[in-house]
Amino acid sequence: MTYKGMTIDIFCDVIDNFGDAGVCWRLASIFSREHGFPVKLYINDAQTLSKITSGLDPKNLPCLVDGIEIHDWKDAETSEPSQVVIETFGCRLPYAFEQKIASARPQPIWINLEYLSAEDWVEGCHSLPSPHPSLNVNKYYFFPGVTKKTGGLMIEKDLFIRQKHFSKDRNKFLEAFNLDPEVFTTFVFCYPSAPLAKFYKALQKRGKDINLLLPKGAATEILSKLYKEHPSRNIHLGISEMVPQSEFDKFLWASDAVIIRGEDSFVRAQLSGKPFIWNIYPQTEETHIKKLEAFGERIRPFYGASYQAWIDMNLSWNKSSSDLAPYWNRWCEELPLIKEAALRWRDHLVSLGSLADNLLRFVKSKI
Ligand code: TRH
Repeated sequence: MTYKGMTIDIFCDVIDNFGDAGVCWRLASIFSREHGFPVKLYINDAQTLSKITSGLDPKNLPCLVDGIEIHDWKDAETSEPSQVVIETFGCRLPYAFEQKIASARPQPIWINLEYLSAEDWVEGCHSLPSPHPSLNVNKYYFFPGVTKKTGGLMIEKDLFIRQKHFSKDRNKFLEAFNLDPEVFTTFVFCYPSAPLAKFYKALQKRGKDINLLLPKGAATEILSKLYKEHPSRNIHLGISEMVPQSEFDKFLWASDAVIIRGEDSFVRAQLSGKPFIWNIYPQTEETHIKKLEAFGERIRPFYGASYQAWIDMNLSWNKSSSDLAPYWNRWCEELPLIKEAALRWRDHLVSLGSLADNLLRFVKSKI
């Protein structure tokens, strides 16, 4: 196998929402567009992917979108593996496909791209081989992360140029949603389980003008209902249809602060350099709170004196039991410092290199 002539398979098992498809699509796009590798994406729910891509007809697979071959998951049962096979988030591949990986010579390099976590144990597991329970083949764990001993985060090579370029279009962008660009703007892309009623009350109580830029979805329906039932002159809603992933960053770039969720929008928010509040994906036994705290410990040195305001606000957003208004007020007061810290943190992330580059370097070392 040669590195240059290599092809890549990515497997995407959509569990819920948009993050599984979002991470896989972003990775596939970077491999294809920036590195010129032919990529096949096997997905069990192309309908979900079609909501964040343009030009994909989910009923008409296989098809080619932006140079990426999109296949129904079942096609893998009768396909030959590429030289690099990436399963995402521990999704199990069809057994017939796994057998083909094990018997191919040379054996494909098989990667399990894991969830993003800032917990300490990740560094110890990153890039370790894991023997298949019954076949004679290894797969390698690859962990995205926010430290040098992990795979880093996906960063497109033109990301910051595009962000800079967008600044001249920012006002028009907001005006298209009937929002005054002079008013403090917060993008809100969160789960419907978030403490939205408390948030709305906190905004009302604070009384300062605020734009809420909202993509359509369950959380936006809740906020719209609150607005209808308790109209408030200082709160202005701008509601957008969902946009293709390649346009998503504009919501962040146009905002002064962002509330994001899950994994991919969380990463994009960090890369935007904007102050962010993370609605972490809820898990049982408060596991998500531990993950949020682990992330907090990573950013603490970059936030300095503004850290307490950051973590209190984030905990309060993710623990529905606590009050929100005092934390929101404090967060707003600390924004100048939080803003600087977010930029320092972004610089740190960039210094880790892009996950796609790091992953390809790892692959190369195994050829
Ligand atoms: O949608 P999410 O909550 O996704 C997930 C899933 O729940 C998944 O099961 C879980 O494993 C993961 O989180 C941690 O949030 P996320 O990860 O931010 O994904 C949203 C994607 O949708 C992201 O790629 C951006 C994209 N998107 C668009 O492309 N256009 C839009 O208009 C919007 C609102 C989002």
